Order: sequence, then structure tokens, then C-alpha cells
Amino acid sequence: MKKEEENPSAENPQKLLNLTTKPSKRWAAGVPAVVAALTDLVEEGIPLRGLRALAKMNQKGGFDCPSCAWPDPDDERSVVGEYCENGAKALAEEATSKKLTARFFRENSVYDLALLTDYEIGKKGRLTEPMYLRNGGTHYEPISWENAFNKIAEHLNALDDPNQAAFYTSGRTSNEASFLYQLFAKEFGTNNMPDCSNMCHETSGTALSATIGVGKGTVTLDDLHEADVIVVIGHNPGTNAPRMMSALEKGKRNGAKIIAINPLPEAGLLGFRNPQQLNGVFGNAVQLADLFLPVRINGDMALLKAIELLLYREEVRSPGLVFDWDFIEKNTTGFEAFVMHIRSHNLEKLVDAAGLSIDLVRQAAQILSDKKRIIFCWGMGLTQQPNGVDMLKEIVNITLLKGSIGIRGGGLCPVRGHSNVQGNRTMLIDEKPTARQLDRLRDVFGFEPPRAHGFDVVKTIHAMHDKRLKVFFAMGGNFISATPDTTYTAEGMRKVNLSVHVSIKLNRSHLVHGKEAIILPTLSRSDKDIVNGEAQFISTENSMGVVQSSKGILDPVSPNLINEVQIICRLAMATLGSRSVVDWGKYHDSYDAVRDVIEKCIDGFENYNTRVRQSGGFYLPNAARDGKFLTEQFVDKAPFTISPVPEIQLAEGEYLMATTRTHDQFNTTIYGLEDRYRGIKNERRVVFMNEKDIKSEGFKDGDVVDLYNYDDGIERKAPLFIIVAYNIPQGNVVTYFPEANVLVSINNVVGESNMPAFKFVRVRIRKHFDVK
Ligand SMILES: Nc1nc2c(c(=O)[nH]1)N[C@H]1C(S)=C(S)[C@@H](COP(=O)(O)OP(=O)(O)OC[C@H]3O[C@@H](n4cnc5c(=O)[nH]c(N)nc54)[C@H](O)[C@@H]3O)O[C@H]1N2
Ligand SMILES: Nc1nc2c(c(=O)[nH]1)N[C@H]1C(S)=C(S)[C@@H](COP(=O)(O)OP(=O)(O)OC[C@H]3O[C@@H](n4cnc5c(=O)[nH]c(N)nc54)[C@H](O)[C@@H]3O)O[C@H]1N2
Ligand SMILES: [Mo]
Repeated sequence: MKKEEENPSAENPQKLLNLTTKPSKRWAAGVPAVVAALTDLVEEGIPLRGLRALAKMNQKGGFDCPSCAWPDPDDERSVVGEYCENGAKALAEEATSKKLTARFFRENSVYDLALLTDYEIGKKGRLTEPMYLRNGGTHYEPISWENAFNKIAEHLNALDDPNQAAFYTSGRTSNEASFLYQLFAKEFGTNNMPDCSNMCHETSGTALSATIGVGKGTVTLDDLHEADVIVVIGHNPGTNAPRMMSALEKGKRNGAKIIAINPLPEAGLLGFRNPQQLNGVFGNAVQLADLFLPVRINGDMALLKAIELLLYREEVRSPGLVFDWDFIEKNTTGFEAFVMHIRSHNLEKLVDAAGLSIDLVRQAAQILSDKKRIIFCWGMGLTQQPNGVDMLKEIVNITLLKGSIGIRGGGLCPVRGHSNVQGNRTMLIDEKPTARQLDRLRDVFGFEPPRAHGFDVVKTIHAMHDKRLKVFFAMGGNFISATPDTTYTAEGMRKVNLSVHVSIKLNRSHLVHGKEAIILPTLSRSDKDIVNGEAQFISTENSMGVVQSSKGILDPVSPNLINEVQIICRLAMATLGSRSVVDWGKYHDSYDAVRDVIEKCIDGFENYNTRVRQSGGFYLPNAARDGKFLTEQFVDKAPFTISPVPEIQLAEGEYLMATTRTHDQFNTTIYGLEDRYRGIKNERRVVFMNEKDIKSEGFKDGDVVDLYNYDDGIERKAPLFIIVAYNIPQGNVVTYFPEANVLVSINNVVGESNMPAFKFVRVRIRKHFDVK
């Protein structure tokens, strides 16, 4: 067989680069961040285009940063720039003037492109026209928009059952496009709407809906400024929400104590030099965390229970000082059983399971004991654990004991990932829509939406394997690289008849594809979006429930790009034709018309078109933020919940691995090969390991090893990783996503939320012998 006819590997090329290491940093941002931000724009060849766009990013009337979902200040925006280093990198990545033309695809086979790393693929430039890969084809060829839509429609209409198609969403998609996308899927007849939330904050939504009656956080940015204690647990703000650092700094200046809980001493948790203020760029770093707890991977449940036990003991000693009795009585249920449960624990055992010293845990409880304005912020370190839902419910327990929800300066703060991932869900992109939401759509549009729950990400992958899924359509994202069990997922993807990706750049999911494949290029956040001669704006919802407008300002790289709203409308018209009762033509031409109908279908969007035009946008209602807990099952009370402390047994030579992001990537988009804060340069295939473990295994820092996982009795191997001695708890290792995804079993999921447990992977580590 010619190599071009073979299936290319679904993984990044397994070769090493040229690692150099430095000691990890004890503070984040400052001058290096400013320099890094500007370097990327220069490297993409767009210093002017880029700087002009940066000046508009996250400013009122400008566009929403395409990177993370951290909110913008309600009042003053920084004059130095309301963006961070990583926002600037995200912009450089999409605003690049490099283009992929038909010629590029003619000269490069799919096989050859798959030999490149994600980093190299991403740097090739923006997609400029629709491309089609025929069955058995080796190269993508240009296809007209019309033919592309007809081809997809043909495939969709040939299905025996609409549930043989799945419609994936990544979290960049605007509110307007998201709403139309789910409407199309439902009118077509399926709730198969897997999305990146199924790998990200599904765990938070599940835990919060069950306990406080809303699947979102309850705090605003001002709450962070006014808190007494901010706990940052399982999250790396210096890298993944750098503008959160300004809020932490302000909170700290106003007197808040910060507790950081993380197996790694992340630079952004320890200190900060604010690059948005001149004294921050050049002055001394502000110390952020007052207390750092280097918890063992998955040791958080034991830690949280230990804190609860200490708080309980303190309350017994000083009644009324620690617990908020009025709040507990008025708003909660299940307190007695919960206290009995907490009392039954042994403090030493809990502290031991958390991998911490009793002294550190006591200090944490001490900081919390007489405070009420407490905020918990969390990220993937908790949501991607097998018992993530339980752990978040445990955090809720603490805030209920303290009466911290629904007050200024207190509450729950899941730090969302993608810039509009929260908006996607509000717009009903959800494989489990509620009867109430569906009734409303039915009443507004006059068709009966499907009621059965659809596939989430993990179920989609299984359905690909079993050939229950025949068409896979993705609105953004990089399904192959973002999902677990890379080899298994790739096998599944290759079984579908057609894979379609709406994308701004080429990525691995276009190279590991269905029997036929289509790439539809689209506009990015920073691009001008002109419809019928008029500049349009879209809207998004940030991590704190603020809906605001976003208007791109850059000239698109190609005249042949259309926006996501138009792609969906044209797809719907081609597929449903006269079967449809929705006026797709109207929505195709006007985002205002889309917003008008969203207002009719979803609560909280009254006068959407007017309010979204107001400077700074508007807050969506959030009952829990107002101290009301609309839990049906518990008749408007927030329940205390009882969850077990997991018993983790590791066999001899087995380690627990968490996969994380470097400072130089946005998920599967790799900006560069550095992880500056952790002291890593020119390599992504590294495994952070405790010095003592390195020694006891007979390894040395810098040794080249292979990593193995044996879940489900299958050997999964990730070859060629370099050991880096690091300040990490014994028995734990950390690698980067997506290189290590091949090791994560598809069956290693979070209870209830069914998310892949990307931060709880059992691995074995062996020397790589055939290294020259
Ligand atoms: N620049 C940039 N910004 C981003 C992204 C990006 O890739 N690049 N991605 C976006 C997306 S989609 C998301 S979801 C967020 C992700 O943002 P984060 O939630 O910060 O994601 P991760 O980098 O995966 O790392 C989470 C942290 O969890 C810690 N951790 C691992 N295991 C445990 C554990 O058992 N307990 C505790 N307490 N901590 C643990 C890790 O050491 C790490 O510091 O960021 C968003 N913003
Ligand atoms: N091992 C491991 N795996 C993980 C994680 C982890 O921590 N560890 N984290 C998980 C998390 S939290 C998430 S959110 C997922 C992310 O999963 P995805 O959302 O699927 O992945 P991304 O890398 O964010 O998607 C990047 C692609 O989106 C496309 N894109 C960018 N902007 C736009 C746009 O405006 N429109 C369109 N149509 N396309 C666009 C680009 O072409 C780019 O290639 O990964 C998950 N996977
Ligand atoms: Mo995410």
C-alpha cells in the first residue's frame, strides 16, 4: 500500500524536540508577559493588524477575546489594555494573514499533513474556502458552498434515523449561531449535541443544579473584589484565566486571604505582576496565596472533609461563631445527617489521604472559621476527577455551612473555559434539554422537538464505534485531539460516513476523518462580519453570566468565508427544504431577527436587542446569586449532601497522572513550545515527577521514558516522554494535553456527569530503551 492510502496516526508525531529547563517561577505575568504577547503578533507577520485589533479587544463596543470566558470589569476598562498575554496569543493565532489555499491542499496529502505536530499544523494559516475529501481520496479538493451543503444534506437525509447524526459544538460559537444550531438539530430530529462542556464544566453544572438549583456560578467580578477569603482549587489562573489575576490582586488589596489548593505550585497562584498597570510591569510581584496546600491528585475530597471537621469542632467550641445558623435554617435541608457524617471521620486519616500536613489543614480551617464572605473558584483539577461531582457538592456544603451564597463577596465561581461555552448551554446546546425548554421551542416554532436525551461526547465516541453514528458534524473544536483514548476515538471517527468541520484553521480532526470529509471555513471573532452590506455583531455570555456584544474589526483573509449563522441556515435549508417550519432565510440575513426569537424562547433575554447594545451588556438572572435555591426536589432549599472519600489504591510502580495545559496553548491550539512558568522550553513531551519517585524507580532527571495505561485490560502507550524533576506530590505525575490523551481510557469517566477523568489516569513509567 502506498503510504498515502494508509491511515495516518491520530496522535502528534512521537518524536522529541530539544528540551531545556529552568527553575519554575514564583510569580506570573510582568514584563515577560508583555514581551510574549507582542512577539506572537510579529511572528504571525501582523504587528499592525494585530495591535489595532488588540486595542479593541474586550473594550466596550469592541470584540470579546476569543480565548477564555473571564469577565470584563463592569466599570472602568484598563487603558493599558484589557487583555492578557494569552488573549494576545489567541488573537495572533486567528488574525494571522497566512492563508491555506486550494494549492496548499493539492500539494499536501492528508497523510503528509498528519505527520506534522499540532503546533506545525496550526501555524499553516487560515482556511479560505470549503474543502472536500472524497471516499478513498488522499487530498482535499475545493468544493463550492452550495455543493458542500447539498452533500451534507444528502448524507443527513439518507439516514434511517436522525439519531444517526451528531452535532458537536466547541465553546467559541456565538449565542446567535448556537441557538440556530440546536434549533436545526432538533428540527432535524435529534438531541445528539455533544459539546466541549461534556469535557469541561459538565461536572460543575451537574453538581450545582442538584444543590443550588442553577448550573452556573453565583458570583460577579465585584464579589471577588469584596471577598474575605478566595479559595482557588484545581485551577491555574496565571495561564488559563490571566485576567482573573487582577481580580485576585484587587481582592487581596482589599484584605482578602487567598488559599490555593493544587498539586503543583503554579506561578500564577503564588505571585503576580500586573501587566495592565505600569507599577505592575516594573514593580515587585504581589504575593497572592496566603496559604498554599500542595494536595495530592484527587486528595481534595479528603481535604474538604478535614476542613469541615475542623470547622465543626470550632463551632462546638465557640457556638455561633463558625456556622451561619439563620442561613442553614432558612435555606438548607439535610444538616443533621451531614453533621453526623462529618463527625464520623478521623482527622488524621483525612489529612493523610489528602497528602498534607495537619498543620497546613488547620491553617486553612483557621482562615475560614470566622469568615462568611468566602468564594470558591475551581477549574479542571476538580471537574475532571472521577468523583468531581461529589467534590463540588462538598464545596457547596462548606458554603452552606458558612452562609456564603447569595451575599456580596461570597459564592461559587466555576471558572469557565471557552469564551462562550456558558452561552452555548444557555442557548440550549445540551444533549439533555428539559421538558420545559422543549415545550417552549414547540410553542414558538410549531414543531415537536425530540424528547429523548442524545449523545454526549463519550457516548458519541461509542456510537461511532458501534456504527450507530453515521454523520458527525462539528461547529468548531478539534474532537480527535481533545477527546480521550485517541486511538479508540480515531477508529470510531473513521467508521462514520461523513465528518464535517466548521473551522477557522486546519486541525487534526480534519486529517483523521470519516469516509468522506468536508471542511467549512468561517469567520473568527475578530473578523468583520458584513451581511447585506451591514456590519453585524454577535453576542456571548461570560463566566459570570454577563451577555455582551462582540464586533470584529479585521478584514477577513478571504472573500469566500461566511459566518456560522449563515452556514447553519444554509445547511438547514438544504437539508430540511419544505419540511421546515422555521424561516431560515430571515435568520440568515439578520442577527437581530435571531435575537428576537431567542428572547421568546429563553428566560432572561427580555429586550435582548436593546440591552445587548448597552455598553457592557447585561446580567442574566441567577436565583442562587440572589439567595434563592430553586431546587425542585428539595422544595426551594439547598441540600447538604453526603459523599464518600474515595479509597485510591495504587499498585506498586503505578502513578496517578493529571494532564494539563502549558502556558503556550489554547486547548489543542499550540501557540508555541514553551511552558514559561514551569521552566520548560522547546518540548511538550515531558512528565513532571517527584525527585524521590525518580530515584526509587532508578531513573534520572532528563531520562526518556514511555508511559503506559492498562485500564480495561488494554495496553495504551505514549512513547518518548522526558522526565522533569518537579515539586509535585509523590505518587503523582503531570503531562500535557493533548499528547497524553492516548493514555486516557474512554471508560475512565466522572460519575454522573460522564466527563472523561483527564486528571485521574493510572500510568506506569518505563525507560525507553531504543533511544540513540
Ligand atoms: N491560555 C489558555 N487559556 C485557557 C485555555 C487554554 O488552553 N489556554 N483553556 C480554556 C479552557 S477550555 C478551560 S476548561 C480552562 C482550563 O483551565 P484550568 O482549569 O486551569 O485547566 P488545566 O490547565 O487543565 O489545569 C488545572 C489545574 O488543576 C491542577 N490539578 C490537577 N489535578 C488536581 C487535583 O487532583 N486537585 C487539585 N486541587 N488540582 C489539580 C493542575 O495542576 C492545574 O494547575 O482554561 C481556559 N482558558
Ligand atoms: N487530556 C485532556 N484533554 C482535554 C482537557 C484536559 O484538560 N486534558 N480539557 C478538555 C476541555 S476543558 C475542553 S473545553 C476540550 C476542548 O475541546 P475543543 O473545543 O474541541 O478543542 P479546541 O482545541 O478548543 O478547538 C480548537 C479548534 O477550534 C477551531 N476554532 C477556533 N475558533 C473558531 C471559531 O470562531 N469558529 C469555529 N467554527 N471554529 C473555531 C479552530 O480551528 C481550532 O482548531 O478539550 C478537553 N480535552
Ligand atoms: Mo474547557
